[in-house]
Amino acid sequence: MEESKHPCYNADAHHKYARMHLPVAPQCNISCNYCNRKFDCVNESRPGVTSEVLTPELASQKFSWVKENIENLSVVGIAGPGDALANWDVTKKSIELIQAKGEDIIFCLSTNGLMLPHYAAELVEMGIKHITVTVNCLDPNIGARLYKVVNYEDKSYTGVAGAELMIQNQLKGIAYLVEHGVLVKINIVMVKGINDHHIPEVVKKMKELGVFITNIMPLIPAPGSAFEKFPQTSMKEINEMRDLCQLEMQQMRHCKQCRADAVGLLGNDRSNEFRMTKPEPEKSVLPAKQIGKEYRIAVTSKHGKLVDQHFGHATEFLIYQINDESFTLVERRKVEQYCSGVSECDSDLQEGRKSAAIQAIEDCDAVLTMRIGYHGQQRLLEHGIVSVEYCYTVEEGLAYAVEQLTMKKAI
Ligand code: CLF
Ligand code: SF4
Repeated sequence: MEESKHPCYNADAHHKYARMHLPVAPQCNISCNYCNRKFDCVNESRPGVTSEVLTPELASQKFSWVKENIENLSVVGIAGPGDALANWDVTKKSIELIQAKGEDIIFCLSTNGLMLPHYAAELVEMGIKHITVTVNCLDPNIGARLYKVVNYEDKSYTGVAGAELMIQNQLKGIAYLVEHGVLVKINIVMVKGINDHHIPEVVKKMKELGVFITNIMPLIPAPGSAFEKFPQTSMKEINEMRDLCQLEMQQMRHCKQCRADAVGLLGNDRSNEFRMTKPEPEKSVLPAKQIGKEYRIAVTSKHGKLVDQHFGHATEFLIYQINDESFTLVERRKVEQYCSGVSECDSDLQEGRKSAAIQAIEDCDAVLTMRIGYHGQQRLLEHGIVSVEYCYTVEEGLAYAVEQLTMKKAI
């Protein structure tokens, strides 16, 4: 059974088997109210630094590079940074180039589902057996509050008409895929006050359609999106909803909302080690002397070279002093890791450690980290600390953070 080696479809496999995403799909054909297109597709990822975008040829080269170095790589997925099917030509070509290598690998793809009626048959013919569709609602009145614009066959639809079209195409596409033996996973973004009460109905319908598993995910409001001021759905609320829906069908509980260029085990992103392109120099390598400001920045890093650690996983902060001339590592501050998994999420223990971590860097202007949750960002902001998410070297991340701080001061 292929799904036994798929880390997302099988919770038991996610500590053992790795996946890689090919970030070949930058465009999207809809506009979700929780999305800011500067970031990866929020239907699969959490808002953060946008992934690199690759051509099919580069994606194929990257696959070989990763395959050689990660022996338990079992899945190649296409999950943005926009929508896989809104970029069908490059998505298809990328898969074909890798299929031609004849490796033992599972292909996987994630989509908003709008174009499924057009491409489902081809996907089946290509032998794709794992497809994720994000279905947030069945009711167009709810959809009208989630989708700003739906672009379909050279026309733009808004409001109920756009949502109706989305839902109709999603349901048609899912039914076709299931009938043709594809294991369909459904992502549902839970937005409090909009679709939360409706999720059990969505899950029930998905069960009727024969989907394999549903994955209820928290809304993490992307800065700059229409929902930017919406509260992030807490993991407690998500888990309660999953418990309720588990009575209906199997629920995914180990999703990491990973990047469109994620590489490695779900819990250990190694995308930093496998970059085909460097971040734009003008964005990331800004000599400090041009900035003319002094800052203190706390960095989370596993070995001090890369910004490759989540804020909640940090056991120490590297404290950098930035002045007109240079970045200087002035101190290392030990803290207790406050996030070690969902079981401790929202617990008093976690809260105490989180407060201690924030206190430890209270004198800093910013924290430079690979990932940080919405609540963590808000808590830091209360102390005047800006969160900067980044995914490359510490040095370039510091330059990027300084640029962000300078921009904020200028606003
Ligand atoms: Fe990627 Fe998605 Fe395939 Fe997995 S991710 S396209 S099904 S190979 Fe997995 Fe990442 Fe959660 Fe997605 S943990 S965001 S569910
Ligand atoms: Fe953004 Fe929605 Fe498109 Fe994903 S599907 S990229 S969340 S607009």
